[in-house]
Amino acid sequence: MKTLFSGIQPTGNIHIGNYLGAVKNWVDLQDKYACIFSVVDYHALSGNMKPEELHQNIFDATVDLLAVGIDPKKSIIFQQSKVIGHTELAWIFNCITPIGELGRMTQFKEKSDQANHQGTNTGLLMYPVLQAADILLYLAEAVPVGEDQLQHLELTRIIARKFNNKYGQFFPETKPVLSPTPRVMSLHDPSKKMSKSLGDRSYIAIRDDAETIKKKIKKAVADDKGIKNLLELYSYFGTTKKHQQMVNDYKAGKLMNSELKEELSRVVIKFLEPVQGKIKEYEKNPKKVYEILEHGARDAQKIADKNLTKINKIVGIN
Ligand code: AQP
Repeated sequence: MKTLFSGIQPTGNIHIGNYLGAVKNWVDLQDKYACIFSVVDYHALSGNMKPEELHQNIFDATVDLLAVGIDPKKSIIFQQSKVIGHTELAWIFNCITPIGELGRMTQFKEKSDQANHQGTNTGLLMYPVLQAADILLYLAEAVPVGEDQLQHLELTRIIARKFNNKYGQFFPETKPVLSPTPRVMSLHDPSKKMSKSLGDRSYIAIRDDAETIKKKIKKAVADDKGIKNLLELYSYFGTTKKHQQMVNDYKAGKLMNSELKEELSRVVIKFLEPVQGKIKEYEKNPKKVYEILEHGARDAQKIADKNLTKINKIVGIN
């Protein structure tokens, strides 16, 4: 079985953009690959979270992943900072990555613009190098991500090629795996991707209650792009027949925005009901959640140790 790796930052509740763009694929691919999923807390340190908030978010992100269907019996799920090797390999990669490659990353440009008034930290610049290390530490070949991560994955391939050219073939070619909805757009600004940093009107978190979901969808921008986004969301959560009917009505200029929004709220709430039930169950049993993470870290560490020993030898620091 080929190895698959992907990660999510513990920066708050997982939203339906994360789910449809990446996490749903994680769940679906668990039987086809040897899957390794990480709550990437080192990455989240490049943001501005308070320590107690980060600590809670690590727990919450793990619970969210388990609740949507990541199965610890099939897949490894672990907290990034609990496995030695990610930052070590990132340093080795730093030493072969041209600064110019990092400076041109769209996400770095956007995030450093947002952080402008407080100054940009080096972690934001090095973020994609650590990401390359996360993936290549496990020699992963498949990486299910949303469209916004394609540029970072291209850099992972560049770094692997540079390493292989300098030291001899070792790392595999990494391929992104995209979902049918690789870029879910923001509800209140459909020209941008759904994102936590755009504020909570932008996204539906998988923990949002029914009233919040109704309110957010009701207020969603209903211009051309906005309606297309809502229809796309409906195509996943609703029935094919109803979706087709609404698409036809839309093309004929007959679709009532209120109908689409009410229907979408209904199916999203229905989809999230059992997920939220599972979240409550896991929250009642935090010991179990931490045990799953510890077990996952032990399994990930075994693979990391084996590969890092080889890598250290290849670069001459054994
Ligand atoms: N809108 C989206 N559509 C499709 N996929 C998306 N992803 C994120 N937003 C969308 C994918 O979710 C995975 C985990 O992403 P992350 O942990 O890097 O979180 P993020 O992209 O930083 O999410 P946000 O909400 O945009 O957080 P902030 O605002 O804090 O930066 C990735 O595979 C990503 O592609």
